[in-house]
Amino acid sequence: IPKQEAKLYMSFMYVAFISLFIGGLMGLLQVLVRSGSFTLPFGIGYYQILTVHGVILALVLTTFFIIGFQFTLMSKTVGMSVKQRKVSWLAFWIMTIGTLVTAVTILLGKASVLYTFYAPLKAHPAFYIGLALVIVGTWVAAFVNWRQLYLWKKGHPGEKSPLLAFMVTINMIMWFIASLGVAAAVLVQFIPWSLGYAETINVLVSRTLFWYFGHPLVYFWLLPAYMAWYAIIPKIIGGKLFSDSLARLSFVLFLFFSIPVGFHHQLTEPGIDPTWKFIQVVLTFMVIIPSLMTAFSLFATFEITGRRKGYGGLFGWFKHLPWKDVRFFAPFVGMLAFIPGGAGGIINASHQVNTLVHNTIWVTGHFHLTVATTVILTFFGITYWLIPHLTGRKLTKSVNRLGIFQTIVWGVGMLIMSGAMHIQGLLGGPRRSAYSDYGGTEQAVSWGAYQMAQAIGGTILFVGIILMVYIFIKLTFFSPKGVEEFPVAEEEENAEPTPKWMENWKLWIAITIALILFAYTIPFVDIIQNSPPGSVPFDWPIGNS
Ligand code: HAS
Repeated sequence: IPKQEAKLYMSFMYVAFISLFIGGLMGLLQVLVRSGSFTLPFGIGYYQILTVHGVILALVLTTFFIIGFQFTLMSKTVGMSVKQRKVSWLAFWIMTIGTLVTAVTILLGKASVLYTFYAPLKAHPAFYIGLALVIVGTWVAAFVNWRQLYLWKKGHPGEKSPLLAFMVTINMIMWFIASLGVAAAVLVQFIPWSLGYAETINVLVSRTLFWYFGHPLVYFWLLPAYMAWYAIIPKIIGGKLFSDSLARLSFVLFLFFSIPVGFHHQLTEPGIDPTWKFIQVVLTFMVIIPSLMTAFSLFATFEITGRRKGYGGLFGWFKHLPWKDVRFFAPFVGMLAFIPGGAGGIINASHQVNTLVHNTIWVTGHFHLTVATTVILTFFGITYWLIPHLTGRKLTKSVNRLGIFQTIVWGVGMLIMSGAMHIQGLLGGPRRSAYSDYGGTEQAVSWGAYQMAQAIGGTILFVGIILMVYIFIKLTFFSPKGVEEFPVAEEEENAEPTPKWMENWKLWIAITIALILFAYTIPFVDIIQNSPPGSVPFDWPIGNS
């Protein structure tokens, strides 16, 4: 990757790793507060740090890492022109200015509204304006990505697009269509309301628009990890991609089914017809299929690679995976976490069972397994080769060893923290609450040990964050100069050729829009006609705890 481009991609990575540090610190403070043995100093509010934690990790870290990583994939596979690079810098600066505006607003205590910013909680207008800028920046990045592929295709008529470029394009189409929902909520509802132009806000409309965006958001995080699992990990383990067409099909299915499922976050919400909730639950079960296809494909890749290397027996191929290579080990632990993480998602989505877990800390446990383990460990796995590749350095043996240790620290910390969250959730422990003994009720007493376990797990995780930030700094500035490979896998020779219709973009987008219209039109009209006209703002008493 050319040096001038590397500078651009590294800029995204700097923001991502600074976010990791700040967000992680807030996470540590939270588990300590919730354990009941620590009080925040200087009048800092619990919801203030919870907002920083959620926004900076779930929205900023992920988005900057993903956009930066995807740019590198596009550059590697289809190239980037000077003009595109300039426009990409524009995307970076719009996103960064937006992030700063939002971050300062939260830090000043003017936006303790959590990362979902549910109305009628009201933040200072700057919070929403900053978020809108971040989204606009990502759109600019999306246009650059699409243009990159378009120009490549023009120069290579009749050829199938490189797999990674195809995957990035799908992810950005999904992201663009999904983020229109949250952009509408922010521009039409939140900004005028927070500026005082509108007196009330329609809460149900805003939550529906948010979750129209909020669920595909989680696949926007997941798909870059899948890009690495499908097309990079096979190369790292000395194998090949099991099937190009299977990988593409799973991404197309994600495009179809990621968006028309937002109601599974609103199953307990009044004002939405249960029939439409049920329909979206069925669609949610459809979106599980591409993940099952991915699991199948990974097992196949691992087994075929091992057997080809001559490792016989039932599990010889498994024993001889490159366990000592952190570029494989970190994402592998992420894959492992996705087995209970995905199972938890299926439980959440199971309509009636959702009543048991909704708004409990079980849900927090679920997303710490999925985004904070599966996705983030894969991102860490990418970091070990991508950063030295971009900075012209080497991943040394000692950093590799430290990386394996970091992965184990993360895995253990998360097992304790997320495990305790799941159990406490089943015992009725609420999410998003500071410490309370609820008047000494028996039920609240039963949560004590699990809160303590979360504090221990969270502290271990913070050690993991310090280690990772150290590794990032080392790989960026101090590792010995050298060349680090950008691993991209080839396809198995005997795989079926990828059919031409796989790149029928117009058809894929048309089906996606049709599914969205099907799942949302009637319930949305119903909500607008029948839900109360609006709610007056609810301003947090700032310094809340
Ligand atoms: Fe979720 C809530 C349903 C996946 C993130 N989810 C959340 C929230 C977040 C989140 C952040 O239906 C909280 C939002 C909030 O603040 O309120 N989720 C699902 C379902 C899936 C799912 C059905 N979630 C994710 C992913 C996330 C994520 C991925 C982030 C990246 N989720 C829900 C629901 C709620 C929810 C409800 C609302 C709950 C409520 O009431 O509020 C599915 O996509 C999961 C499918 C996954 C699988 C696993 C496949 C396994 C693989 C690994 C293979 C392993 C290998 C290694 C090869 C079926 C691919 C093997 C080696 C060996 C040795 C064994």
